[in-house]
Amino acid sequence: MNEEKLYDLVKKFELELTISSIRSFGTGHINDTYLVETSPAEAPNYIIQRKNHKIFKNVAGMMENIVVSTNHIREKLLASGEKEVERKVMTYYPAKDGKMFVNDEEGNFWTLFLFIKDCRVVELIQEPEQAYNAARAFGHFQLQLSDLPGEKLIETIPNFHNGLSRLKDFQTAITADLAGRVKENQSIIDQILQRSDSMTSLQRALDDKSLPMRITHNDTKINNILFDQENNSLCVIDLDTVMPGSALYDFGDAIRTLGNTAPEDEPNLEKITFNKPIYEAFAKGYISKAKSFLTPKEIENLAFSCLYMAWEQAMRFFTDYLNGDTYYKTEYAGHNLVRTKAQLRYLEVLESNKQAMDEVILAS
Ligand code: ADP
Ligand code: GN1
Ligand code: MG
Repeated sequence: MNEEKLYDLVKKFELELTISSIRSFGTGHINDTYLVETSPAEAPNYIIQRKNHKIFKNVAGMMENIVVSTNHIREKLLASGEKEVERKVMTYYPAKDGKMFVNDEEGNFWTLFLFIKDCRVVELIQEPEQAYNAARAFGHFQLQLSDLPGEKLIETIPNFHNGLSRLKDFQTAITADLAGRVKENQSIIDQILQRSDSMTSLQRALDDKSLPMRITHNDTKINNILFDQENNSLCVIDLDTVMPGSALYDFGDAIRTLGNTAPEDEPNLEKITFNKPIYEAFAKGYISKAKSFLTPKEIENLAFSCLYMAWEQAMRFFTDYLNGDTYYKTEYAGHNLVRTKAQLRYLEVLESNKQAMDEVILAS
Protein backbone atom coordinates (compact mmCIF):
# COMPACT_ATOMS: atom_id res chain seq x y z
CA MET A 1 0.00 0.00 0.00
CA ASN A 2 1.31 3.36 -1.11
CA GLU A 3 2.42 5.52 1.85
CA GLU A 4 1.21 8.74 0.26
CA LYS A 5 -2.27 7.30 -0.12
CA LEU A 6 -2.27 6.32 3.54
CA TYR A 7 -1.26 9.90 4.50
CA ASP A 8 -4.23 11.24 2.54
CA LEU A 9 -6.59 8.77 4.20
CA VAL A 10 -5.40 9.68 7.71
CA LYS A 11 -5.96 13.35 6.94
CA LYS A 12 -9.64 12.65 6.30
CA PHE A 13 -10.14 11.88 10.00
CA GLU A 14 -11.12 14.45 12.60
CA LEU A 15 -7.73 14.74 14.30
CA GLU A 16 -4.95 17.28 14.59
CA LEU A 17 -1.70 15.42 13.99
CA THR A 18 1.67 15.61 12.26
CA ILE A 19 2.51 12.31 10.62
CA SER A 20 6.14 11.23 10.67
CA SER A 21 5.75 7.72 9.23
CA ILE A 22 3.23 5.02 8.38
CA ARG A 23 4.19 1.36 8.30
CA SER A 24 2.56 -2.05 8.09
CA PHE A 25 1.87 -3.64 11.50
CA GLY A 26 0.46 -6.79 13.11
CA THR A 27 -0.24 -10.34 12.04
CA GLY A 28 -4.04 -10.62 11.69
CA HIS A 29 -5.63 -12.88 9.08
CA ILE A 30 -8.37 -10.50 7.93
CA ASN A 31 -7.63 -6.77 8.11
CA ASP A 32 -4.66 -4.67 6.98
CA THR A 33 -3.15 -2.72 9.85
CA TYR A 34 -0.74 0.25 9.68
CA LEU A 35 0.92 2.15 12.50
CA VAL A 36 0.81 5.93 12.11
CA GLU A 37 3.71 7.55 13.97
CA THR A 38 3.48 11.24 14.69
CA SER A 39 5.70 14.02 15.90
CA PRO A 40 6.67 15.35 18.35
CA ALA A 41 7.77 12.02 19.81
CA GLU A 42 5.54 12.35 22.88
CA ALA A 43 2.38 12.88 20.79
CA PRO A 44 0.04 9.86 20.53
CA ASN A 45 0.38 7.40 17.66
CA TYR A 46 -2.54 5.86 15.82
CA ILE A 47 -3.50 2.82 13.82
CA ILE A 48 -5.20 3.06 10.46
CA GLN A 49 -6.86 -0.18 9.49
CA ARG A 50 -8.45 -1.38 6.28
CA LYS A 51 -11.47 -3.44 7.26
CA ASN A 52 -12.03 -6.35 4.95
CA HIS A 53 -15.41 -5.45 3.49
CA LYS A 54 -15.69 -8.73 1.59
CA ILE A 55 -15.93 -10.35 5.01
CA PHE A 56 -17.53 -7.49 6.96
CA LYS A 57 -20.34 -6.69 4.57
CA ASN A 58 -21.82 -3.95 6.75
CA VAL A 59 -18.86 -1.88 7.92
CA ALA A 60 -21.12 1.00 9.05
CA GLY A 61 -23.08 -1.44 11.25
CA MET A 62 -19.88 -2.99 12.55
CA MET A 63 -18.53 0.45 13.49
CA GLU A 64 -21.84 1.29 15.19
CA ASN A 65 -21.40 -1.88 17.31
CA ILE A 66 -17.88 -0.80 18.21
CA VAL A 67 -18.96 2.73 19.12
CA VAL A 68 -21.91 1.52 21.25
CA SER A 69 -19.82 -1.06 23.10
CA THR A 70 -16.71 1.08 23.64
CA ASN A 71 -18.87 4.01 24.85
CA HIS A 72 -20.62 1.67 27.28
CA ILE A 73 -17.30 0.43 28.65
CA ARG A 74 -15.85 3.96 28.75
CA GLU A 75 -18.77 5.22 30.86
CA LYS A 76 -18.24 2.38 33.32
CA LEU A 77 -14.51 3.07 33.56
CA LEU A 78 -15.14 6.78 34.17
CA ALA A 79 -17.80 6.03 36.79
CA SER A 80 -15.37 3.74 38.62
CA GLY A 81 -12.76 6.52 38.79
CA GLU A 82 -10.34 4.87 36.32
CA LYS A 83 -7.56 7.33 35.49
CA GLU A 84 -6.13 5.73 32.36
CA VAL A 85 -9.38 5.21 30.47
CA GLU A 86 -7.78 5.48 27.02
CA ARG A 87 -5.44 2.58 27.87
CA LYS A 88 -8.30 0.35 29.03
CA VAL A 89 -10.72 0.72 26.14
CA MET A 90 -10.18 1.35 22.46
CA THR A 91 -10.71 4.87 21.12
CA TYR A 92 -11.91 5.15 17.52
CA TYR A 93 -12.05 8.50 15.73
CA PRO A 94 -14.70 9.80 13.31
CA ALA A 95 -13.86 11.11 9.87
CA LYS A 96 -14.34 14.79 9.05
CA ASP A 97 -17.71 13.92 7.48
CA GLY A 98 -18.88 12.40 10.78
CA LYS A 99 -18.76 8.78 9.63
CA MET A 100 -16.68 6.23 11.56
CA PHE A 101 -14.77 5.24 8.41
CA VAL A 102 -13.31 6.66 5.22
CA ASN A 103 -13.71 5.09 1.79
CA ASP A 104 -10.85 5.12 -0.71
CA GLU A 105 -11.20 5.17 -4.52
CA GLU A 106 -11.39 1.37 -4.68
CA GLY A 107 -14.29 1.29 -2.23
CA ASN A 108 -12.21 -0.01 0.68
CA PHE A 109 -13.18 0.99 4.23
CA TRP A 110 -10.57 2.53 6.53
CA THR A 111 -10.87 3.21 10.25
CA LEU A 112 -8.59 5.04 12.64
CA PHE A 113 -7.97 4.42 16.33
CA LEU A 114 -5.57 5.30 19.10
CA PHE A 115 -2.41 3.20 19.36
CA ILE A 116 -2.03 2.22 23.00
CA LYS A 117 1.64 2.77 23.72
CA ASP A 118 4.06 0.87 25.99
CA CYS A 119 2.19 -2.35 25.64
CA ARG A 120 2.84 -5.68 24.00
CA VAL A 121 1.04 -8.49 22.28
CA VAL A 122 1.73 -12.12 23.10
CA GLU A 123 1.53 -14.63 20.25
CA LEU A 124 2.32 -17.72 22.30
CA ILE A 125 1.72 -17.57 26.02
CA GLN A 126 4.60 -18.52 28.32
CA GLU A 127 3.45 -17.80 31.85
CA PRO A 128 0.30 -18.98 33.67
CA GLU A 129 0.11 -15.47 35.09
CA GLN A 130 -0.42 -14.07 31.58
CA ALA A 131 -3.21 -16.60 31.01
CA TYR A 132 -4.85 -15.71 34.32
CA ASN A 133 -4.73 -12.01 33.44
CA ALA A 134 -5.94 -12.58 29.89
CA ALA A 135 -8.90 -14.57 31.22
CA ARG A 136 -9.79 -11.82 33.66
CA ALA A 137 -9.62 -9.31 30.81
CA PHE A 138 -11.97 -11.32 28.56
CA GLY A 139 -14.27 -12.12 31.51
CA HIS A 140 -14.30 -8.49 32.55
CA PHE A 141 -15.04 -7.43 28.98
CA GLN A 142 -18.12 -9.69 28.95
CA LEU A 143 -19.13 -8.42 32.40
CA GLN A 144 -18.83 -4.80 31.30
CA LEU A 145 -21.15 -5.51 28.36
CA SER A 146 -23.56 -7.75 30.27
CA ASP A 147 -26.07 -4.95 30.86
CA LEU A 148 -25.98 -3.69 27.26
CA PRO A 149 -29.22 -4.78 25.55
CA GLY A 150 -28.44 -7.18 22.71
CA GLU A 151 -30.84 -5.33 20.38
CA LYS A 152 -28.40 -2.41 20.33
CA LEU A 153 -25.93 -4.47 18.33
CA ILE A 154 -26.21 -6.00 14.88
CA GLU A 155 -24.84 -9.41 13.95
CA THR A 156 -21.69 -8.21 12.18
CA ILE A 157 -21.12 -11.57 10.50
CA PRO A 158 -24.35 -13.57 10.72
CA ASN A 159 -24.03 -17.04 12.32
CA PHE A 160 -20.36 -16.41 13.02
CA HIS A 161 -19.88 -19.25 15.52
CA ASN A 162 -23.03 -21.15 14.61
CA GLY A 163 -21.84 -24.75 14.26
CA LEU A 164 -24.88 -25.80 12.25
CA SER A 165 -24.43 -23.04 9.73
CA ARG A 166 -20.64 -23.55 9.56
CA LEU A 167 -21.32 -27.24 8.90
CA LYS A 168 -23.67 -26.33 6.08
CA ASP A 169 -21.00 -24.06 4.53
CA PHE A 170 -18.54 -26.93 4.80
CA GLN A 171 -20.92 -29.36 3.08
CA THR A 172 -21.55 -26.80 0.33
CA ALA A 173 -17.79 -26.49 -0.18
CA ILE A 174 -17.43 -30.28 -0.44
CA THR A 175 -20.20 -30.48 -3.04
CA ALA A 176 -18.85 -27.55 -5.07
CA ASP A 177 -15.21 -28.73 -4.80
CA LEU A 178 -14.12 -25.43 -6.39
CA ALA A 179 -10.40 -26.12 -6.12
CA GLY A 180 -10.57 -29.88 -6.85
CA ARG A 181 -9.21 -30.73 -3.41
CA VAL A 182 -11.93 -33.00 -2.03
CA LYS A 183 -10.74 -36.38 -3.32
CA GLU A 184 -7.24 -36.25 -1.86
CA ASN A 185 -8.49 -35.06 1.54
CA GLN A 186 -11.27 -37.50 2.31
CA SER A 187 -9.81 -38.52 5.67
CA ILE A 188 -9.87 -34.91 6.88
CA ILE A 189 -13.47 -34.57 5.75
CA ASP A 190 -14.32 -37.76 7.66
CA GLN A 191 -12.61 -36.54 10.82
CA ILE A 192 -14.71 -33.38 10.76
CA LEU A 193 -18.01 -35.02 9.83
CA GLN A 194 -17.78 -37.87 12.31
CA ARG A 195 -17.91 -35.32 15.13
CA SER A 196 -20.65 -33.13 13.72
CA ASP A 197 -23.49 -34.45 15.89
CA SER A 198 -21.77 -33.92 19.20
CA MET A 199 -20.12 -30.64 18.15
CA THR A 200 -23.35 -28.96 17.09
CA SER A 201 -24.93 -29.60 20.51
CA LEU A 202 -23.96 -26.13 21.74
CA GLN A 203 -25.73 -24.44 18.85
CA ARG A 204 -28.84 -26.57 19.38
CA ALA A 205 -28.84 -25.52 23.05
CA LEU A 206 -28.53 -21.86 22.02
CA ASP A 207 -31.38 -22.32 19.55
CA ASP A 208 -33.68 -23.86 22.16
CA LYS A 209 -32.55 -21.17 24.64
CA SER A 210 -31.24 -23.60 27.24
CA LEU A 211 -27.98 -21.67 26.77
CA PRO A 212 -28.15 -17.84 26.79
CA MET A 213 -26.93 -15.41 24.16
CA ARG A 214 -24.84 -12.53 25.54
CA ILE A 215 -22.73 -9.72 24.13
CA THR A 216 -19.37 -11.31 23.50
CA HIS A 217 -16.08 -10.61 21.75
CA ASN A 218 -16.08 -13.59 19.39
CA ASP A 219 -12.38 -13.48 18.49
CA THR A 220 -10.54 -14.12 21.76
CA LYS A 221 -7.20 -15.08 20.27
CA ILE A 222 -4.42 -14.27 22.69
CA ASN A 223 -3.02 -11.62 20.34
CA ASN A 224 -6.24 -9.64 20.77
CA ILE A 225 -5.22 -8.51 24.24
CA LEU A 226 -2.68 -5.84 25.04
CA PHE A 227 -0.46 -6.46 28.06
CA ASP A 228 1.71 -3.95 29.89
CA GLN A 229 5.39 -4.69 30.54
CA GLU A 230 4.49 -6.43 33.85
CA ASN A 231 2.11 -8.92 32.20
CA ASN A 232 -1.01 -7.11 33.37
CA SER A 233 -3.74 -7.13 30.75
CA LEU A 234 -4.54 -3.61 29.69
CA CYS A 235 -7.12 -3.70 26.97
CA VAL A 236 -9.14 -6.06 24.81
CA ILE A 237 -8.68 -5.09 21.14
CA ASP A 238 -9.90 -6.23 17.70
CA LEU A 239 -13.55 -5.42 18.35
CA ASP A 240 -14.83 -6.14 14.83
CA THR A 241 -16.84 -9.16 15.95
CA VAL A 242 -18.31 -7.80 19.20
CA MET A 243 -21.95 -8.84 18.87
CA PRO A 244 -24.49 -11.23 20.35
CA GLY A 245 -22.88 -14.63 20.93
CA SER A 246 -22.20 -17.26 23.57
CA ALA A 247 -19.77 -16.75 26.46
CA LEU A 248 -18.69 -20.32 25.72
CA TYR A 249 -17.34 -19.34 22.31
CA ASP A 250 -15.08 -16.73 23.90
CA PHE A 251 -13.79 -19.19 26.49
CA GLY A 252 -13.24 -21.97 23.96
CA ASP A 253 -11.66 -19.70 21.36
CA ALA A 254 -9.16 -18.38 23.87
CA ILE A 255 -8.11 -21.91 24.86
CA ARG A 256 -7.79 -22.70 21.15
CA THR A 257 -4.66 -20.56 21.05
CA LEU A 258 -3.69 -20.39 24.73
CA GLY A 259 -3.92 -24.05 25.65
CA ASN A 260 -1.90 -25.15 22.62
CA THR A 261 1.87 -25.41 23.11
CA ALA A 262 2.30 -24.74 19.37
CA PRO A 263 0.97 -22.07 16.98
CA GLU A 264 -2.36 -22.67 15.22
CA ASP A 265 -0.48 -23.43 11.98
CA GLU A 266 2.23 -25.73 13.40
CA PRO A 267 3.26 -28.17 10.66
CA ASN A 268 4.97 -30.58 13.08
CA LEU A 269 2.01 -32.23 14.78
CA GLU A 270 4.19 -33.70 17.52
CA LYS A 271 4.68 -30.23 18.92
CA ILE A 272 0.96 -29.81 19.52
CA THR A 273 0.29 -30.64 23.15
CA PHE A 274 -2.03 -29.41 25.86
CA ASN A 275 -0.67 -26.82 28.24
CA LYS A 276 -2.51 -27.76 31.41
CA PRO A 277 -1.04 -25.09 33.73
CA ILE A 278 -2.08 -22.42 31.24
CA TYR A 279 -5.57 -23.90 30.96
CA GLU A 280 -5.89 -24.02 34.76
CA ALA A 281 -4.80 -20.41 35.12
CA PHE A 282 -7.15 -19.29 32.35
CA ALA A 283 -10.12 -21.19 33.81
CA LYS A 284 -9.46 -19.76 37.25
CA GLY A 285 -9.15 -16.19 35.96
CA TYR A 286 -12.21 -16.44 33.73
CA ILE A 287 -14.46 -18.00 36.36
CA SER A 288 -13.38 -15.43 38.96
CA LYS A 289 -14.80 -12.71 36.70
CA ALA A 290 -17.69 -14.54 35.06
CA LYS A 291 -19.18 -16.58 37.90
CA SER A 292 -21.53 -13.71 38.70
CA PHE A 293 -23.35 -14.15 35.38
CA LEU A 294 -22.65 -17.67 34.05
CA THR A 295 -25.49 -20.21 34.31
CA PRO A 296 -24.81 -23.77 35.60
CA LYS A 297 -25.22 -25.11 32.06
CA GLU A 298 -22.62 -22.67 30.74
CA ILE A 299 -20.17 -23.69 33.46
CA GLU A 300 -20.83 -27.35 32.69
CA ASN A 301 -19.92 -26.75 29.04
CA LEU A 302 -16.78 -24.63 29.48
CA ALA A 303 -14.35 -27.49 28.87
CA PHE A 304 -16.44 -28.81 25.97
CA SER A 305 -16.49 -25.35 24.36
CA CYS A 306 -12.71 -25.68 23.85
CA LEU A 307 -13.23 -28.86 21.83
CA TYR A 308 -16.01 -27.18 19.91
CA MET A 309 -13.91 -24.16 18.93
CA ALA A 310 -11.03 -26.35 17.73
CA TRP A 311 -13.50 -28.34 15.61
CA GLU A 312 -15.17 -25.21 14.25
CA GLN A 313 -11.82 -23.61 13.38
CA ALA A 314 -10.56 -26.79 11.69
CA MET A 315 -13.74 -26.81 9.63
CA ARG A 316 -13.45 -23.09 8.80
CA PHE A 317 -9.81 -23.40 7.68
CA PHE A 318 -10.66 -26.47 5.66
CA THR A 319 -13.75 -24.91 4.08
CA ASP A 320 -11.50 -22.07 2.93
CA TYR A 321 -8.97 -24.57 1.59
CA LEU A 322 -11.68 -26.36 -0.39
CA ASN A 323 -12.97 -23.03 -1.71
CA GLY A 324 -9.50 -22.11 -3.02
CA ASP A 325 -8.20 -19.94 -0.12
CA THR A 326 -10.34 -16.84 -0.45
CA TYR A 327 -11.14 -15.95 3.18
CA TYR A 328 -8.01 -16.12 5.34
CA LYS A 329 -4.72 -14.50 4.38
CA THR A 330 -2.26 -17.29 3.64
CA GLU A 331 1.53 -17.15 3.62
CA TYR A 332 2.18 -20.16 1.37
CA ALA A 333 0.34 -22.67 -0.80
CA GLY A 334 -1.34 -25.22 1.42
CA HIS A 335 -1.28 -22.97 4.51
CA ASN A 336 -4.97 -23.57 5.21
CA LEU A 337 -4.41 -27.33 4.94
CA VAL A 338 -1.57 -27.12 7.47
CA ARG A 339 -3.79 -25.02 9.74
CA THR A 340 -6.59 -27.59 9.43
CA LYS A 341 -4.36 -30.51 10.34
CA ALA A 342 -2.95 -28.61 13.30
CA GLN A 343 -6.44 -27.78 14.59
CA LEU A 344 -7.57 -31.38 14.19
CA ARG A 345 -4.57 -32.64 16.09
CA TYR A 346 -5.24 -30.08 18.81
CA LEU A 347 -8.84 -31.30 18.93
CA GLU A 348 -7.62 -34.87 19.51
CA VAL A 349 -5.31 -33.64 22.23
CA LEU A 350 -8.19 -31.83 23.92
CA GLU A 351 -10.43 -34.89 23.58
CA SER A 352 -7.94 -36.99 25.47
CA ASN A 353 -7.73 -34.31 28.18
CA LYS A 354 -11.46 -33.61 28.42
CA GLN A 355 -11.99 -35.27 31.78
CA ALA A 356 -9.07 -33.43 33.36
CA MET A 357 -10.37 -30.19 31.82
CA ASP A 358 -13.80 -30.73 33.40
CA GLU A 359 -12.17 -31.41 36.77
CA VAL A 360 -10.27 -28.13 36.54
CA ILE A 361 -13.55 -26.25 35.97
CA LEU A 362 -15.15 -27.95 38.97
CA ALA A 363 -12.19 -26.99 41.13
CA SER A 364 -12.00 -23.35 39.91
P1 ADP B 1 -6.69 -8.21 12.94
O1 ADP B 1 -8.19 -8.17 12.91
O2 ADP B 1 -6.10 -8.22 11.60
O3 ADP B 1 -6.21 -9.29 13.87
P2 ADP B 1 -6.14 -6.25 15.05
O4 ADP B 1 -7.19 -5.21 15.26
O5 ADP B 1 -6.08 -7.36 16.04
O6 ADP B 1 -6.23 -6.81 13.55
O7 ADP B 1 -4.74 -5.49 15.02
C1 ADP B 1 -3.55 -6.14 14.61
C2 ADP B 1 -2.44 -5.88 15.61
O8 ADP B 1 -2.26 -4.46 15.78
C3 ADP B 1 -2.71 -6.38 17.02
O9 ADP B 1 -2.39 -7.74 17.17
C4 ADP B 1 -1.81 -5.47 17.85
O10 ADP B 1 -0.46 -5.88 17.78
C5 ADP B 1 -1.92 -4.15 17.14
N1 ADP B 1 -2.98 -3.31 17.72
C6 ADP B 1 -4.29 -3.32 17.40
N2 ADP B 1 -4.97 -2.41 18.10
C7 ADP B 1 -4.08 -1.77 18.87
C8 ADP B 1 -4.16 -0.66 19.80
N3 ADP B 1 -5.29 -0.04 20.07
N4 ADP B 1 -3.03 -0.26 20.42
C9 ADP B 1 -1.84 -0.89 20.14
N5 ADP B 1 -1.70 -1.90 19.27
C10 ADP B 1 -2.79 -2.34 18.64
C1 GN1 C 1 -9.41 -14.40 12.16
O1 GN1 C 1 -8.63 -11.31 12.32
P1 GN1 C 1 -7.99 -12.36 13.18
O2 GN1 C 1 -6.72 -12.87 12.63
O3 GN1 C 1 -7.93 -11.88 14.63
C2 GN1 C 1 -10.90 -14.72 12.23
C3 GN1 C 1 -11.20 -15.49 13.50
C4 GN1 C 1 -10.40 -16.79 13.49
C5 GN1 C 1 -8.92 -16.45 13.37
C6 GN1 C 1 -8.09 -17.70 13.23
C7 GN1 C 1 -13.43 -12.09 11.33
O4 GN1 C 1 -9.06 -13.58 13.24
O5 GN1 C 1 -12.59 -15.80 13.58
O6 GN1 C 1 -10.64 -17.50 14.67
O7 GN1 C 1 -8.67 -15.61 12.21
N1 GN1 C 1 -11.67 -13.49 12.17
C8 GN1 C 1 -12.73 -13.38 11.35
O8 GN1 C 1 -6.77 -17.41 13.52
O9 GN1 C 1 -13.12 -14.31 10.64
MG1 MG D 1 -6.41 -9.44 15.90
